[in-house]
Amino acid sequence: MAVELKTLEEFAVLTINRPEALNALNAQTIGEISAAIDEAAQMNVRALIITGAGDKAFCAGADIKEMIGIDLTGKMRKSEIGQAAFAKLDSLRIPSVAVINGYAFGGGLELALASTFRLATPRAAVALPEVKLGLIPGYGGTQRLPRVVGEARALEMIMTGRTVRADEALSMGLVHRIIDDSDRLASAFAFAREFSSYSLVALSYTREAVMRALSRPLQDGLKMEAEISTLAFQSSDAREGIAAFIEKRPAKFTDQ
Ligand code: DAK
Repeated sequence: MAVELKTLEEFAVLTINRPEALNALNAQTIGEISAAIDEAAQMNVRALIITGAGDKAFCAGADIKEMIGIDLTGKMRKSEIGQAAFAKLDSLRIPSVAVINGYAFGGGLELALASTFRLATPRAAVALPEVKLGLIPGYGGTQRLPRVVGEARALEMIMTGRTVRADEALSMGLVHRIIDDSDRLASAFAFAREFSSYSLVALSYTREAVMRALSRPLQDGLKMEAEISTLAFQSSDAREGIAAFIEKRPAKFTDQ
């Protein structure tokens, strides 16, 4: 198996496990990531943590050795399969956290960009270097990177293909935190616990509203926010959260 999925504490942990190829994404790996996301959706966990096996790479991108000899239809199909697999993270009810433990190049960075949050170890190095191969990103990079860091920075990263180190990635908002290398999963769990006790209803409506913000004018977005926040208000967890505040006790959310 190129991908491992297990439950650790209250989290699902997906590990891309091809360290001999720096966890590059061949067709089998993409298929297994897609299946693992489906499986995580059925687990009773508070977040999905995604990382790479070994100390060198989160994921070095699409498997370059597998690119030889694919025809145009095959390339289009490959792109659609990769995009669809990563897009599953958008509709996953639990938030996802990419733990970038080394190289996240090409499709590897695109997987991290599709995650709700990105944490980087000090040795992390990220890039969309497809231009160096005469390519452009095909797993969502041209669409998600500008949404995260803005058009100017995205164009510069994609057109130069340059490598961005952890501290710069943090300063441009490409990663949310730099975490300790010595026990990266413990650091990721500590980060996830900053939100994981809250209602998944509120968390998933928040993600939906924020994601939709970027694709519509402000006035439409405000209307959409009014609708979604009204839906959240009608949830049992909203009733519980408000009652708990008034009764001066911790809320017990049930994700309903
Ligand atoms: N694919 C296949 N194998 C890879 C690989 C990759 N992306 N990256 C590394 N490897 C393999 C190496 O070939 C080497 O294998 P052996 O030679 O030992 O058999 C092993 O991993 C260790 O790599 P290195 O010896 O190169 O390790 P170094 O520390 O010296 O260098 C590196 C690490 C990350 C700087 C270097 O490996 C590197 O530059 N790797 C390539 C990174 C890259 O360019 N990634 C972007 C791939 S392009 C599309 C769909 C998707 C995409 C585009 C279009 N459509 C369907 C249209 C997306 C494209 C990409 O992601």
